[in-house]
Amino acid sequence: MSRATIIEHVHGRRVFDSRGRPTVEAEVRLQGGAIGRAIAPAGASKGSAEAVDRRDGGSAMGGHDVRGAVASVAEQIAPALRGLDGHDQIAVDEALIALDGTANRSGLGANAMIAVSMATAWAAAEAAGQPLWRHLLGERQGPVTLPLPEIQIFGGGAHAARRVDIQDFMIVCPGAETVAEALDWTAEVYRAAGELMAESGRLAGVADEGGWWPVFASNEEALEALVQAIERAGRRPGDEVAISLDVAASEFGKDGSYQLARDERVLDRDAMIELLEGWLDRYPIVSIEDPLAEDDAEGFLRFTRKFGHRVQIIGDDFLVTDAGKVRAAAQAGIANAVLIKPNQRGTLMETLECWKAARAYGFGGVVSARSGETEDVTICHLAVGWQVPQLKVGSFSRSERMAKWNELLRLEEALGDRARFAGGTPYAASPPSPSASSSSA
Ligand code: 2PG
Ligand code: MG
Repeated sequence: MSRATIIEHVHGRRVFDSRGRPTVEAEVRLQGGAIGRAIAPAGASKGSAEAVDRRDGGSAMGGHDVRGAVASVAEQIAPALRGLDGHDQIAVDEALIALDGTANRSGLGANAMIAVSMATAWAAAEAAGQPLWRHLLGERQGPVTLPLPEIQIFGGGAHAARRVDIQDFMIVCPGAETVAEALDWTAEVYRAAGELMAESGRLAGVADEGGWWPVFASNEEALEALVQAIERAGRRPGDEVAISLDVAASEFGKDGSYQLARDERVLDRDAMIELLEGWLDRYPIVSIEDPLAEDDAEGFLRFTRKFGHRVQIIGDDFLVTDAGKVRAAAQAGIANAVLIKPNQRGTLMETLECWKAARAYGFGGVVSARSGETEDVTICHLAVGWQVPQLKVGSFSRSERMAKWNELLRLEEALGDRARFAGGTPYAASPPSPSASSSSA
């Protein structure tokens, strides 16, 4: 180990996220002078099995303050990591996991852990004189895939006071040839959607992730508006610009029963699947996240059997970036893609393990931001550095979102001739292969 990459100091700082809530920023300084910095994001619609943030509780800041987590960086993490090789991400992450000592990361807090884990990666890249994406990519030569952006046009669910039940009404641009073109098309669709809302007297600001506030009489009306916006923007719905949904069904479904408040209906598992089937038939939907609730493996299985050959089925709350859950789901024939959120686990090492497990089973992958975000752009570098073919960041407004899209433009420019855009439909076209061996992960 080179002395230059030995961790000299870890500093925790209390900063604020896009909801105005405190969050943890970490700075890792190496002996050679390199410094890495990263900020923890925060979810609102969370899976019950995801790693938990450490929050102070009480009345100040609505109980969301993170003074305890920031103190854990100074008092526990900094002394434990001092002297470790910052270049050895696994050693650092294993030290964090051991120090935390809990299964759900409630000891140190997943917010403190992920900030430090990501800051370590930035410091190591800085010490190597490379941007993070290149550092993660390693010695690999040849073309580099840039992820297909998945971008929200209308918010919903827990991100829009449950104005509609479905959480994310998004688009992807499989017909675009570059990230820059996909973002141009998205900008036009986003603008067209805003005009449509204004013309029909429904413009009411934006939801948590910057998508238009969903003033709709039904969940399906949002899908109709999305198709109209794509057409108004001069794009062909389907092959040029397609629809992607995050149903986030755990927010309104439990024990196989789904309460769609906006539609004033309570559906059982099969009726919920039928509702989605109707949408898949009527709208150009190519990807659907958490179509059933996290406790409804049976529903997920039935849904995958019926539609896994024609649509991407992503587990978010259902798989919580957990390599073991991904393997189990793949072996059972459930879902065909995973959402990858570093703070759902707490360390980069485990996040990468999850993506490797997914890849070994032919699953698709989407690196994802959280609804509470900041200017931190680490996830863009993870998507490119780990060659994950899709990136989800929320909408096309608000600077915590645009910081990521703009970073992706920079990465595309930096890659030049090596850049390959993951357009088309990078989805797992075939059902997960039961023969994939977990040892290859
Ligand atoms: C999700 C994310 C992002 P949250 O459910 O996929 O949209 O939301 O960060 O609130 O979990
Ligand atoms: Mg989700």
